[in-house]
Amino acid sequence: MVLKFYPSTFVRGGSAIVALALAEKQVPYEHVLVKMDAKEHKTPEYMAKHPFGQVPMIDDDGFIVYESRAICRYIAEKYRDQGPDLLPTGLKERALVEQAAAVEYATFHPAVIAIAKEAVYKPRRGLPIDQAVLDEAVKELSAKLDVYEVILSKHRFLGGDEFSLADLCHYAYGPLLADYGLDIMTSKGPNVTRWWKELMSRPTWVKLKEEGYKGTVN
Ligand SMILES: N[C@@H](CCC(=O)N[C@@H](CS)C(=O)NCC(=O)O)C(=O)O
Repeated sequence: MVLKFYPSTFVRGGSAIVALALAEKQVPYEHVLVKMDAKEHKTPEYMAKHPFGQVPMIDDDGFIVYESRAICRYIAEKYRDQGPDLLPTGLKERALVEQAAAVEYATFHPAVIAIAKEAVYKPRRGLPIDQAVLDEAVKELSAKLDVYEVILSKHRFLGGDEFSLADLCHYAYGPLLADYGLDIMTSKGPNVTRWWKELMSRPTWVKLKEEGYKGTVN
Protein backbone atom coordinates (compact mmCIF):
# COMPACT_ATOMS: atom_id res chain seq x y z
CA MET A 1 0.00 0.00 0.00
CA VAL A 2 1.30 3.45 -0.91
CA LEU A 3 2.65 5.58 1.92
CA LYS A 4 0.18 8.20 3.21
CA PHE A 5 1.59 11.63 4.04
CA TYR A 6 -0.34 14.08 6.23
CA PRO A 7 1.34 17.48 5.88
CA SER A 8 0.56 21.08 6.82
CA THR A 9 -1.27 23.34 4.37
CA PHE A 10 1.86 25.20 3.27
CA VAL A 11 5.34 23.93 2.37
CA ARG A 12 7.11 24.85 5.58
CA GLY A 13 8.16 23.46 8.93
CA GLY A 14 8.40 19.76 9.58
CA SER A 15 6.09 18.94 6.67
CA ALA A 16 8.54 20.58 4.23
CA ILE A 17 11.43 18.36 5.29
CA VAL A 18 9.34 15.20 5.11
CA ALA A 19 8.15 16.16 1.62
CA LEU A 20 11.74 16.89 0.62
CA ALA A 21 12.97 13.54 1.98
CA LEU A 22 10.23 11.77 -0.01
CA ALA A 23 11.20 13.69 -3.15
CA GLU A 24 14.93 13.07 -2.72
CA LYS A 25 14.27 9.37 -2.23
CA GLN A 26 11.70 9.27 -5.06
CA VAL A 27 9.10 7.66 -2.83
CA PRO A 28 5.57 7.61 -4.23
CA TYR A 29 3.03 8.85 -1.70
CA GLU A 30 -0.58 9.79 -1.25
CA HIS A 31 -1.10 13.33 -0.01
CA VAL A 32 -3.76 13.26 2.68
CA LEU A 33 -5.25 16.72 3.06
CA VAL A 34 -5.54 17.74 6.71
CA LYS A 35 -7.93 20.69 6.98
CA MET A 36 -6.22 22.43 9.87
CA ASP A 37 -8.68 25.35 9.72
CA ALA A 38 -11.40 22.83 10.47
CA LYS A 39 -9.23 21.32 13.24
CA GLU A 40 -9.10 17.95 11.52
CA HIS A 41 -5.79 17.31 13.30
CA LYS A 42 -7.63 17.45 16.64
CA THR A 43 -10.32 14.88 15.85
CA PRO A 44 -10.34 11.68 17.96
CA GLU A 45 -9.58 9.64 14.78
CA TYR A 46 -6.49 11.71 13.99
CA MET A 47 -5.32 11.89 17.60
CA ALA A 48 -5.59 8.13 17.93
CA LYS A 49 -2.67 8.09 15.48
CA HIS A 50 -0.83 11.25 16.53
CA PRO A 51 -1.47 11.88 20.26
CA PHE A 52 -0.16 15.48 20.03
CA GLY A 53 -2.62 16.24 17.22
CA GLN A 54 -0.07 17.76 14.87
CA VAL A 55 1.26 17.46 11.35
CA PRO A 56 3.30 16.01 9.73
CA MET A 57 2.56 12.33 10.12
CA ILE A 58 2.98 9.30 7.86
CA ASP A 59 1.05 6.06 7.66
CA ASP A 60 3.19 3.43 5.97
CA ASP A 61 0.82 0.51 5.47
CA GLY A 62 -0.55 0.94 8.98
CA PHE A 63 2.77 1.86 10.59
CA ILE A 64 2.45 5.39 11.97
CA VAL A 65 5.36 7.76 12.49
CA TYR A 66 5.17 11.40 13.63
CA GLU A 67 7.84 14.04 14.45
CA SER A 68 9.30 15.27 11.18
CA ARG A 69 12.95 14.48 11.86
CA ALA A 70 12.08 10.94 12.96
CA ILE A 71 10.02 10.49 9.78
CA CYS A 72 12.95 11.69 7.64
CA ARG A 73 15.28 9.19 9.35
CA TYR A 74 12.75 6.41 8.71
CA ILE A 75 12.53 7.34 5.01
CA ALA A 76 16.32 7.62 4.73
CA GLU A 77 16.78 4.14 6.22
CA LYS A 78 13.91 2.40 4.48
CA TYR A 79 14.81 3.74 1.04
CA ARG A 80 18.57 3.54 1.54
CA ASP A 81 19.05 2.05 -1.94
CA GLN A 82 17.43 4.89 -3.87
CA GLY A 83 18.31 8.57 -4.22
CA PRO A 84 21.13 10.24 -2.28
CA ASP A 85 22.39 8.54 0.86
CA LEU A 86 21.05 10.85 3.57
CA LEU A 87 22.39 8.75 6.47
CA PRO A 88 25.76 7.13 5.73
CA THR A 89 26.37 3.74 7.34
CA GLY A 90 30.10 4.11 8.05
CA LEU A 91 30.55 4.58 11.81
CA LYS A 92 32.46 7.86 11.62
CA GLU A 93 30.59 9.29 8.61
CA ARG A 94 27.31 8.56 10.38
CA ALA A 95 28.53 10.15 13.63
CA LEU A 96 29.43 13.36 11.79
CA VAL A 97 26.04 13.55 10.07
CA GLU A 98 24.25 12.89 13.39
CA GLN A 99 26.44 15.53 15.04
CA ALA A 100 25.43 18.10 12.41
CA ALA A 101 21.76 17.04 12.65
CA ALA A 102 21.90 17.51 16.43
CA VAL A 103 23.41 20.97 15.92
CA GLU A 104 20.47 21.83 13.65
CA TYR A 105 17.90 20.78 16.24
CA ALA A 106 19.66 22.13 19.32
CA THR A 107 21.12 25.32 17.87
CA PHE A 108 19.84 26.48 14.48
CA HIS A 109 16.18 25.55 14.94
CA PRO A 110 15.61 27.39 18.28
CA ALA A 111 17.45 30.47 16.98
CA VAL A 112 15.32 30.64 13.81
CA ILE A 113 12.11 30.02 15.76
CA ALA A 114 12.97 32.92 18.11
CA ILE A 115 13.22 35.21 15.05
CA ALA A 116 10.06 33.82 13.47
CA LYS A 117 8.07 34.35 16.69
CA GLU A 118 8.87 38.04 16.61
CA ALA A 119 9.07 38.79 12.87
CA VAL A 120 6.51 36.39 11.43
CA TYR A 121 3.99 35.07 13.95
CA LYS A 122 3.39 38.33 15.84
CA PRO A 123 2.53 40.42 12.74
CA ARG A 124 0.35 37.56 11.54
CA ARG A 125 -1.69 37.91 14.76
CA GLY A 126 -1.80 41.69 14.35
CA LEU A 127 0.69 42.27 17.18
CA PRO A 128 3.53 44.81 16.97
CA ILE A 129 7.13 43.59 16.59
CA ASP A 130 9.38 44.27 19.57
CA GLN A 131 12.50 45.46 17.70
CA ALA A 132 14.84 44.91 20.67
CA VAL A 133 13.71 41.27 21.01
CA LEU A 134 14.05 40.76 17.25
CA ASP A 135 17.53 42.32 17.16
CA GLU A 136 18.63 40.04 20.00
CA ALA A 137 17.23 36.97 18.23
CA VAL A 138 19.02 37.92 14.98
CA LYS A 139 22.25 38.44 16.94
CA GLU A 140 21.84 34.96 18.45
CA LEU A 141 21.38 33.28 15.04
CA SER A 142 24.20 35.35 13.61
CA ALA A 143 26.57 34.02 16.29
CA LYS A 144 25.55 30.43 15.45
CA LEU A 145 26.13 31.08 11.76
CA ASP A 146 29.64 32.34 12.54
CA VAL A 147 30.33 28.83 13.80
CA TYR A 148 28.67 27.36 10.70
CA GLU A 149 31.08 29.48 8.63
CA VAL A 150 34.04 27.71 10.27
CA ILE A 151 32.47 24.26 9.77
CA LEU A 152 31.54 24.98 6.15
CA SER A 153 35.02 26.25 5.34
CA LYS A 154 36.16 22.63 5.86
CA HIS A 155 33.57 20.74 3.84
CA ARG A 156 30.85 21.36 1.28
CA PHE A 157 27.90 20.37 3.47
CA LEU A 158 27.36 20.42 7.21
CA GLY A 159 28.06 16.76 7.94
CA GLY A 160 30.75 16.24 5.29
CA ASP A 161 31.14 16.59 1.55
CA GLU A 162 27.80 14.98 0.71
CA PHE A 163 24.28 16.34 1.15
CA SER A 164 22.74 14.58 4.17
CA LEU A 165 19.86 14.53 6.60
CA ALA A 166 21.65 17.26 8.56
CA ASP A 167 21.38 19.70 5.63
CA LEU A 168 17.86 18.55 4.85
CA CYS A 169 16.55 19.43 8.34
CA HIS A 170 17.51 23.09 7.75
CA TYR A 171 14.74 23.41 5.14
CA ALA A 172 12.12 23.30 7.91
CA TYR A 173 12.36 26.93 8.97
CA GLY A 174 15.52 28.37 7.36
CA PRO A 175 13.72 29.41 4.13
CA LEU A 176 11.14 31.31 6.17
CA LEU A 177 13.73 34.00 6.92
CA ALA A 178 14.06 35.10 3.28
CA ASP A 179 10.30 34.76 2.73
CA TYR A 180 9.91 37.50 5.33
CA GLY A 181 12.70 39.72 4.06
CA LEU A 182 15.50 38.65 6.43
CA ASP A 183 18.53 37.88 4.28
CA ILE A 184 20.69 36.63 7.15
CA MET A 185 21.46 33.25 5.51
CA THR A 186 23.17 34.93 2.56
CA SER A 187 24.71 37.90 4.29
CA LYS A 188 27.07 36.08 6.62
CA GLY A 189 30.41 34.52 5.59
CA PRO A 190 31.10 33.25 2.06
CA ASN A 191 30.82 29.58 3.02
CA VAL A 192 27.45 29.89 4.72
CA THR A 193 26.23 31.87 1.67
CA ARG A 194 27.58 29.24 -0.75
CA TRP A 195 26.00 26.40 1.25
CA TRP A 196 22.63 28.11 1.64
CA LYS A 197 22.42 29.10 -2.03
CA GLU A 198 23.20 25.52 -2.99
CA LEU A 199 20.43 24.25 -0.67
CA MET A 200 17.91 26.78 -1.96
CA SER A 201 18.62 25.89 -5.59
CA ARG A 202 18.49 22.12 -5.09
CA PRO A 203 16.11 20.90 -7.84
CA THR A 204 13.91 18.82 -5.51
CA TRP A 205 13.40 21.88 -3.29
CA VAL A 206 12.72 24.27 -6.19
CA LYS A 207 10.12 21.83 -7.55
CA LEU A 208 8.50 21.34 -4.14
CA LYS A 209 8.24 25.10 -3.62
CA GLU A 210 6.73 25.55 -7.08
CA GLU A 211 4.29 22.66 -7.00
CA GLY A 212 3.47 22.26 -3.31
CA TYR A 213 2.69 18.84 -1.87
CA LYS A 214 1.87 16.87 -4.94
CA GLY A 215 1.32 13.29 -3.98
CA THR A 216 2.23 10.97 -6.82
CA VAL A 217 -0.86 8.91 -6.03
CA ASN A 218 -4.13 10.62 -5.17
N1 LIG B 1 8.27 18.84 16.36
C1 LIG B 1 7.15 18.62 15.48
C2 LIG B 1 6.41 19.93 15.33
C3 LIG B 1 5.08 19.74 14.64
C4 LIG B 1 4.30 21.02 14.60
O1 LIG B 1 4.53 21.97 15.36
N2 LIG B 1 3.33 21.05 13.69
C5 LIG B 1 2.46 22.20 13.58
C6 LIG B 1 2.35 22.62 12.13
S1 LIG B 1 3.88 23.12 11.47
C7 LIG B 1 1.09 21.79 14.03
O2 LIG B 1 0.62 20.70 13.77
N3 LIG B 1 0.44 22.73 14.72
C8 LIG B 1 -0.90 22.52 15.21
C9 LIG B 1 -0.92 22.23 16.68
O3 LIG B 1 0.13 22.12 17.31
O4 LIG B 1 -2.03 22.13 17.19
C10 LIG B 1 7.66 18.08 14.13
O5 LIG B 1 8.75 18.47 13.71
O6 LIG B 1 6.97 17.24 13.51
